[in-house]
Amino acid sequence: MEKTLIIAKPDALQRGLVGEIIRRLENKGLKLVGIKMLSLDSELLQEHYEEHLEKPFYAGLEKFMKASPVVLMAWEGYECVNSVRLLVGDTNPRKADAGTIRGDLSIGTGRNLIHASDSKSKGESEVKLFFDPSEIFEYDKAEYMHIYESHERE
Ligand code: IDP
Ligand code: MG
Repeated sequence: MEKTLIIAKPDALQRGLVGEIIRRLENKGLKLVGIKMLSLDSELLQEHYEEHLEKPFYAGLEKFMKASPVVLMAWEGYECVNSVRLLVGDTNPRKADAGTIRGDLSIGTGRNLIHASDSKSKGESEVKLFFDPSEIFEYDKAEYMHIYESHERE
């Protein structure tokens, strides 16, 4: 099933919002398949944010992402990349819909609490970048029959 990478950024950790982020993803019915804490270094950040390296905000973004550890998570679910982007909200929290994580809980674009993969292929590659295969867990979730129709579970 589709996977997506979530990073609870340093501001989420500092503001005590890691649990709130997890709660929202759990409540959706998604399955947590990997979780760990890490201090990100420049090399990993430059690989992860490759598309933004030349942007004016990159230096600030890298500095911020190294300011304290982050919580990395791999989540799984049917078409979960798109679902999670909708739960996360617009990159600019002032434009993010009310009800979304960024819309409800943040204000600054450079302090928007959370990273979420933005395509199915990025979901796969980003999970691989941050997690060893041994850190990703396969297990049955008892409630799945109440969340999915059978064809969506495959
Ligand atoms: P996303 O996180 O919603 O996918 P991206 O455009 O991929 O947004 O940008 C990656 C991250 O870079 C954003 O989450 C945000 O932290 C930061 N960022 C993007 N644009 C700006 C900006 O204009 N000013 C400051 N930080 C920015
Ligand atoms: Mg992005």
